[in-house]
This record gives sequence, structure tokens and C-alpha cells, in this order.
Amino acid sequence: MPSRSLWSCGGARLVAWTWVWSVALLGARSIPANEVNLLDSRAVMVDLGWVAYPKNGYWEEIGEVDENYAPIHTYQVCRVMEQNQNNWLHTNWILTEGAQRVFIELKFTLRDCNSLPGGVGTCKETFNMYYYETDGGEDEMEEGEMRDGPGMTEEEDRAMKESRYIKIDTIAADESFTELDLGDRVMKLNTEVRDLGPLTRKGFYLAFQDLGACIALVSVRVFYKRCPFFVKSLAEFPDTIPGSEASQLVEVVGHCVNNSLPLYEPPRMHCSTEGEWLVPIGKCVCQPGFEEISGFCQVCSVGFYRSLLESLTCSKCPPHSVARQTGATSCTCEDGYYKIDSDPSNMACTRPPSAPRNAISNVNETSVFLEWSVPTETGGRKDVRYNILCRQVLPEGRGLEECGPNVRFLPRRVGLSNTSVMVADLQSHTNYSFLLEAVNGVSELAREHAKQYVSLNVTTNQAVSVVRKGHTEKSSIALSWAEPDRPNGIILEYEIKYFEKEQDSSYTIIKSKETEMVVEGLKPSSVYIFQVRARTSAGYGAFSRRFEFQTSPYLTATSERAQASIVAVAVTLALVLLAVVAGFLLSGRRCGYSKAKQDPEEEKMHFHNGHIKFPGVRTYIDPLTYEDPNQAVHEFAQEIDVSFISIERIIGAGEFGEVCSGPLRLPGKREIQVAIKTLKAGYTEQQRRDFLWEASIMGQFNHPNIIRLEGVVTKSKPVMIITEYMENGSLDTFLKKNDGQFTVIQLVGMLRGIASGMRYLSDMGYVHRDLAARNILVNSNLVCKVSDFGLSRVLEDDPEAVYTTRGGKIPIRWTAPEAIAYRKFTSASDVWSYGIVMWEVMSYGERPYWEMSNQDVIKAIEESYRLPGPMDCPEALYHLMMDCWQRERSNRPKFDEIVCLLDKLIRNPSSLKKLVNSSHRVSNLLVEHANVQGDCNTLSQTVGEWLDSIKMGRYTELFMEGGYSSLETVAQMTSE
Ligand code: ACK
Repeated sequence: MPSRSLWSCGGARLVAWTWVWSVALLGARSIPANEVNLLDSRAVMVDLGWVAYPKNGYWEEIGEVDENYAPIHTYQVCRVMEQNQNNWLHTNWILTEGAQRVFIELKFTLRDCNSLPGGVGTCKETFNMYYYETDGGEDEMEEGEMRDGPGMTEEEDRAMKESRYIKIDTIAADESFTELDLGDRVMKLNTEVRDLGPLTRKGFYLAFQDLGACIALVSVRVFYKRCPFFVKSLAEFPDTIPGSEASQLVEVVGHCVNNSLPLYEPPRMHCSTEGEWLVPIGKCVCQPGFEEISGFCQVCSVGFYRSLLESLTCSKCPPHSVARQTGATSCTCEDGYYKIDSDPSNMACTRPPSAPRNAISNVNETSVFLEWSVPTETGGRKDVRYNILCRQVLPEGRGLEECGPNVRFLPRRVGLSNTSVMVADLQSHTNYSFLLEAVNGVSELAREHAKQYVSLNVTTNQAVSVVRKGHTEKSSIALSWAEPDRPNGIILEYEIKYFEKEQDSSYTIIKSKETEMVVEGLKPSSVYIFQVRARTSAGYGAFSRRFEFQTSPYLTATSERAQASIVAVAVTLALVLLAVVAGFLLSGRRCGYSKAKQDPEEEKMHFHNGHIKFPGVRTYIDPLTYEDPNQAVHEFAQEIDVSFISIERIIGAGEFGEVCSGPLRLPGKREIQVAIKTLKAGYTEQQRRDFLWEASIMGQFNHPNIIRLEGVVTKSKPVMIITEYMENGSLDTFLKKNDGQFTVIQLVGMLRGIASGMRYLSDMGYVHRDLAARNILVNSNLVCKVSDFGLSRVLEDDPEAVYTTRGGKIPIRWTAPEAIAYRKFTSASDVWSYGIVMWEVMSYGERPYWEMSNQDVIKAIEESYRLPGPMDCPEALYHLMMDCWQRERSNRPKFDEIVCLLDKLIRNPSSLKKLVNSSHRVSNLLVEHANVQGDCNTLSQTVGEWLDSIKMGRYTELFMEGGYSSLETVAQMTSE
């Protein structure tokens, strides 16, 4: 094959490469559909004509043909033996065609300097790539201008032109070749791609600067990416050039084609800088009267219809309806059948129901209970309701009169859904006639048809009209009443019902055969309510209306004394309780993690279930307690209209779809930046539920160290969860990126924030189960917020979580031993994880237990080994970590104690000066846990000690008698 493969360089014969092999190695070029070439040196059939400097050119264009006799152009330079090389090669002007970001793909071979005989000193193994943007015209750097500036030396002119160039990168070879490779005919072709942007001019030049390497530029391809014309769900999206920023998304509104319409909102897609269409929102569907078949909208046949955009296909007309033409958007009812507007389009046409059946009555006093059976014919509908017409039968055959407004119908007179009604407050001893009518949704439309009734005749009982008060004493009242005027039978007895006024939840009934009696055993000076009713063989009549009578106001000496002693006891108790509460408040919140006196400035706390609670903290509600998960979502999360959100860029990948960011503009509120978690298309109902689960949990929290939920988008697709935007992303990555950049106080501040968020969660009764730096987000002010409530119950979404032998996934390195062993997840196991987060923070994102296997980690913990103190970690913090890793979970500090201790350390920075003993920092070796307690003790006082400490020791006995024998029980005292 060709002879140019050998060349001579600086006197030494250097075999640079056999370019034909390189070309053969390139293989056939197939360009992806989303790439558009602006320059491809391999596609140029004539000389490339690039400009080299120095003039006589160390960069040399070599034109040859490959094995298929296709011409190829390469540029080569090999000045490895000379000092101070500065050889430039400039391409021709490359038009951007409107692209703001372009990609440069270089294929080249490079000689290994070590393999050169004696050239090592001057030989280089890299070269530089530059660009220079210009619109062309007068600003354009014409070919040859590089060397021909008027009135300048060639050197000056060149320096001036080169200074316009901006460096893209230094290019090094992944693989360089030696003479041996040539001997073995092994070609080491390198491919490097760089991107360039944002570009603002019409075009640019590329330049390659050689500083003394042996290079062959085999191919240079410059291209941009675009999102190609695309049809999705009947929506067309045009060819789109992406934005200029690396992760920018360009929103494109699609156009509905072929008898289709947008469903809910115009279809949108997002064009990424990689030339991919992402995050589809909305879609087109066939218009009513059409259905989609093989990507086209086709008209519905006769007898079929399609009315709703949401339905997919044309449906057969429902029973008792017809569609006589093609393309029907609805069907019409047959004669005698009807439909109302609210009937779904797929519902049959229906008729009014027949009459109710088997009506019966049951009289009780002046009430009547009416009951009946459902009609035989419901008319094909489920919305059958019943109406009652009540009429009084007038005496002496004077006919019927509609019942007055005083008669009550329970639950109501019309629109009854059950087959019974109670009619109350009728006149006593009177005849009534009731008509029961069955109606349904289409009864109104079918008015021409006679109503269908059943009728019932009823006679009511009679009530006592007036009750009078007789002689009254401090504990008794004499009552009398008149017999009803027209009893429907012989009166067998009277019932007297009474109760103390406003205490009608309990009452007393006594009986009398007479029309008078003395009611005894009443409280002095108290108002009582009395009612009387009569009983005949037909049953009880109605109770009389209520009568109020009061007993005499006379107190005996003994009763006064008793009352005084009750007051005294109550006052004493109140005082004691006041003292207790005051004691708690005055003594300040006990840090619980140090015996030092409390700081009077700390917030006031309530005691609840043995731990301190912020006032007003609610309890977390497990969304599982909702039968319908959608209800839980909407109970805790606000629905946001998708039009208020703009997706601007992708910030990561979540378990269910992309995580994006962009502004949220709620009406009447200022615009804020939000993170948008999307649920990818094609999800199952279960996935949708799991995805929205996080929102149902997050929406219950409101704390500055818990990621805030802005709302959800569930009414359009894709389903989204919108949260506040955290500029610095997740804590582990953030720390790794900023290794060693923060002061200890800044790090402790971050830890304090996380502990405060966790204190809030534990007070709410929520156990996180996956607390780790990767699940903490950081904002621009370094505020850390706990996040990832996704499936924290099952941890499916955490790549760190692995399946345990007991089933369920657990992130071993972060999890307390009892949670790994028998899934005992509590706030105390969250405290263990918090200790690991402390370690992650203090070691700037190092992986806990490094590359040890999960099994080794479990074993080491079991054998009482723990992580060593991170480099430069204050001893006080390491003590706290070690306490979080106490085997016995009750010995671990509580989150409120942790917050308290961290606050103390922040207030007293000198306490952070002492760093961990170097013996704790033997590289990556674990250390044995020695139950380090330092100066931190948990609440271990007795009630007596505690009362002594608040100068109330004399009440110890009282507390013991009251059953308050431990501080836990004291803490559970309520204000009552
Ligand atoms: O480490 P990161 O940048 O922070 O990458 C992940 C990615 O999305 C997948 O979860 C980032 N992320 C999640 N939620 C938010 C948020 N609210 N604000 C900013 N970035 C977020 C996370």
C-alpha cells in the first residue's frame, strides 16, 4: 500500500503511522438522526485547504485514497525533536446554521514519546484545540489573513490573530502508539468529543495548536444535535434546535393533526441539548365522532358513537338508543325512553319507575313511621327516589287538606332514597292520608305519563297538654297535669320524664297512675325540665312540651362545709399543678444530654409521651389509613394547574421519572423556583399511587428543615410532585464537591438543621427509615432539609437498600442493628442513621465503612466495632456519633437532646476545638465501642431528685401517692 506511511523527522526516521489502517479502522460512518454535520473532513472529496502556520507548514495535509479508493484527507505534524514548537492549523469558516451548541469529534493517532529514540525531552503527547467566533464579512478572518496583516511582522500578525482564539481544551490521547505497534500493525486510534457553546455568531473557526507532538488528525467532525421532527399521539413536533446551556430544555408546543384535538391542554414536549424529546405533557386525541386506528382518526360507523375526548374508541349505542348516521357524537333515545344531561353517554335511555309497593304504617304517639317496598319497575335507573304527600282528613266528610308546615318529615319529605320515613308532630287523635310516589331522573321529562302512587290512611294518638308546678322544696317539686281531651282509649298510666337543665344526656323516668305526683331527690336551687305522656292500650301518646321548674335555694351547714372542702382540695391541686408546670418552665428545657443547668433562653416545651414536644406539633397520619389513596393526596397536597409551571431543565433522575426544575407562578403569589418530580408515561395504577405517596406524607409536614411540598399535578399528565427547589442538591454530592471547604461551625450548623428536622418528624410520630446524606437536600444558604419520603416504608427507591434475609430492603450501612435484624424501625433507629449522617458530613461525603461488604459491616457492628472519628472531627461530635450507635436503643440520645447539645456546641465554639484522639483515626480501621458517654447523660433522675432540683422536694410524697413515680409519668400529666 501507499508509501507516505514512513516519514523522516529531524534526521531520525520515525514511523508515525500507517494512515490507511487508521482509515480502515474508522469504519463506515452512520450519523444518528438527531445529529447534523457542519463539517466532516472525511466527506470532503477535494483538498481541505486548511491554513497552517508556520507558512511553509509543519502541519501537512496528506490526501490519499483508502482501500475502496475513496479520497481521504488527514493532517499530520511531527516536530518532536525541535525545541519551542508552536504550529497552528486553522479550519475554514464553519457556519453554525443557528445551532447554539456544537460538538467536535476528533479522531487522531498520537506517538508515545517514550518510544522515541532520544526525543523524550522535547516531545509532547497533547495538543490544544481553539475556536474563534465571527459573523463573517469584515470581521471574518480570511484565509491567508493569518499571515498577511499589513505593516506587521509575520510574528506580530500571527500573535494578534491567535489572541482572538479561545481555548476549548487540551487534547490528550487515551492511547498512544509505539514503533512496536506499527510492527504489529496495531493502530491506536483515539476519539475525543468536546462541546462548544453558547455560540452567538453565524460561524466560527477551529484551530489545532501543536507544541511538539507527533499527531495525525485522521478525521474532524463538527456537528450539532437537534430534536428531529417527531409525531407522538397525533401531535406533530417540528425539527427543533436545542438551547445553548448544557442541561437546558426547550419547550415545544405540538400541533394536533388528522381530525384530532388537544386533550385538556396543548401537547408539549421538551427538547434536550442531547437532541432527545423528553417529558411529554398533554396529548392529542381524535375529535368526537372519530376514533384512532393505526395512528389515524377514522369516522364512527352507523349505530356507533364517540362523544368524549377521553374515550378511546367508538362505542355501540347503548340500549333504547340509535345513531342513524356515521360520525355520531351521541345517540338518540327511542320513543318513551329518556336521557338527562348528567347521564353518561354510555348509559341506556330510561323510563320513570312504577309505584312503590306494600306500604305500611306504624303509629307512635303523634308520629307515623311509613315503610314500603321498591317498585317492580325502576325504569332502568338507579336514582329512584320517593316523595310523600301528607293530607289531613277533615272531620264530617269535609274532604282532605294538605298538612301544614309544622309537620316534620325525617329525614325529609321529598327525594327520599330509603324506603321509609318518619312523619312527626302530627295533630293528636287525627286521621291522615299519605300518598307515596316513586320518581327517578327522567320522571320530569315524562310528565305526560300518570304519576304512580300508593295511599295510606292513619290515625294518631294524643298528648298531655299542660304540666303545672305545685309545692316546691330544696329537693322536691310537686307536679300536676290534666288528662288529654280525647284519649284514644282508657289511660292506663302516665310517664314523667325529667332531667337537670342542659344535662339532657341523662334523664330519669318515673310513672304515676294519677294526674299528679311529687318528684323527689332533686338538687337545691337547680332548674329541671319535665315532660309527661299518657299510655292507653294503643300505646304511648306524645310527651307534652318541655316545662322548666326550679327547686328552692336552701343550703344546710353540712353541705356548705362539703362544698368548701371540695373547693379547697381543688385549689390545692390547682396550685400544686401550677407549681409543677411553673417548675418545668422556670427550670427551662432540660437538655437531657448534659447535667449542666438549662439555658433560660430556650423555648418553652410541653412534655408528651416521655419526650419534649414543641407546642402545636401534630401527629403524622399514615396515608394507608385512607381507603382511597387519592383522598389522602388531596387531603394533604394542593392540586396545582400545570399551566402555572414551566419545566426548564432536568436536574436528575428519580425512581419514577425525571426530576426537573423551573419556576412556579401561582396566581397572586410571587414566582418561586421549584423542583418537579415527574411520573413517566406508561405507569401502572400502583406506581401512580406509590409515586403520590410521597406527597401525602410530605404535605403533612411544615418545618424549615423538611423539604416543603408546594403541591401536586394529578389532573393532567405527566403526574408531578412540586417541591421547593434546593440549589445545592443532595448533601452527599455537595460535600464531596466541596471537600474541606467549610468551617466546623458551618458543618455543625448543617447537622443541627438535620437534627431539628428529625426532631420534628419524631414528634409527629414519623419514622424515616432511610436517613442518609443522599436524602438530605441543601439550599443556597446551606440550610439542610430532610427529604425522600417516597417509599421510606419499603425503601424500594434507594440504590443503597439491599434485600435482607427477612425480606424487605434495607440500606445496611445507615441502619441500626435491631432494624436490620428484626425490622424494629423507631425514632431510635433513625438516631443511629443520624449518627452515620454526622459521620458522612464530618468526612465530607466519604462512604461509611468504605468498600467493606454489607455482611462485613453487619458482623463488625455485631462485634461492637464502630466507624472511627473522621479526620479533624471535634471530639464532642464524635462522642455524639458514638452515642447514636449505642447497641441498646434506649441508651441512644433523643433528637431533642441532639439538637440541644449541638446548640450548646454552636454557642460555645471552644468546645469544638479538641479533635478526636489520633488513636481513633487509624486510617480506615473501625474502633471498638466503649459506651462513650462524655459529659452527656440522658434523663435518668428520679422524681424526687427532680422535685428537689426545682425546690419542690416537699411534694415528692404527694407525687408518689398520685402514681407519678417516674419522670415519664410526670411528663404525661395534662394541664387538666
Ligand atoms: O444530587 P442532586 O443534584 O439532588 O440529584 C438528585 C436528583 O434530583 C434526583 O433526586 C435532585 N433533587 C431532588 N429534589 C430536589 C429539590 N427539591 N431541589 C433540588 N434538587 C433536587 C437531587
